[in-house]
Amino acid sequence: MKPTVGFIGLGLMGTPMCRNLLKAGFPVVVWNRTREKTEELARENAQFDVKVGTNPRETAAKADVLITIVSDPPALEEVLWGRDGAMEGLRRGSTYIDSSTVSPALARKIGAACTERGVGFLDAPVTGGTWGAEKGELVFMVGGEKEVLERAKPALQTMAKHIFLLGPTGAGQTVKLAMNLILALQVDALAEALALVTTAGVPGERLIEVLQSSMARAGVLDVKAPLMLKNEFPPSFPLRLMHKDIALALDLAKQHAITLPAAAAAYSTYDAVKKSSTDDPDFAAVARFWKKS
Ligand code: NA7
Repeated sequence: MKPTVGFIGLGLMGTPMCRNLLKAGFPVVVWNRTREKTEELARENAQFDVKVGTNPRETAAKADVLITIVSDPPALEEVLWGRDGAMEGLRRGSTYIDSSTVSPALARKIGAACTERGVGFLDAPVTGGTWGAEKGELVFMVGGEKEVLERAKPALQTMAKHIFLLGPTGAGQTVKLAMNLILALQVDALAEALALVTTAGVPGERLIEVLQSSMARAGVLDVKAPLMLKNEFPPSFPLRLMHKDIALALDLAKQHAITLPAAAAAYSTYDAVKKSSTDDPDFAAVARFWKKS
């Protein structure tokens, strides 16, 4: 018998992750703030063992392994400690995995609350976007104890390509923030370079061709450059979430008394685009900064 998974957060990432758990045969209890999404998922996957939870507390109480993946720190605090919050429901001996990207400090606060309840906790944010989530090829960056990870692995492996155990609670979030910072800066730099060449009269495609055969070659060229060239930004990793992650990285830097000048500059660019966008674009839409000015 596979353990029952409680799954909270059916956003762009959570929905395909949850589908993969179901496909792998795990019984799943799902809860999402917007209830229609849970009902839709349950309807579409009626051939599997899927139930809709009443609230986060009840969902956690039914779970041997609870997984959450919600937008940001306030959303996670709401799910855990708000009305009928999940923390109250978590059973002694169960495992809780949070895959949202939040601050390492919040991960440690959750870790301490879980220890008090006799629950094993992992901070396990992911990278790979919606594409990786659909294929079950996400990369998990984990903080926590090895034994807890071993217990969680059968469920995680249905969604993962790689699972890295990076240190104690909070280490997963720390590495995730650093990694997203690189992605944010790479995509910002690419948008900046494209603005420069196109304004100077050279087609952007030519720059990309050259970059692909240079030392600057990187995954973002394959995934994000085509969006920038077409000026179309369907959200895979939404700009609003990258904006949140740069802010979290800057906060972390402040706590450790270091400055991140490039991150601070990129934050203002993403912030300007976030404020002027009326849709919910992918973070590659940082390129709009130069279209507007
Ligand atoms: P999405 O697609 O924006 O989904 C966010 C999810 O978080 C979605 O299920 C939301 O529920 C849920 N949410 C947001 N605020 C709340 C509150 N206050 N209470 C409960 N639930 C909430 O994000 P992604 O799936 O792309 O990303 C999720 C995380 O992974 C994020 O940290 C990324 O940085 C990485 P809704 O459906 O809107 O009711």
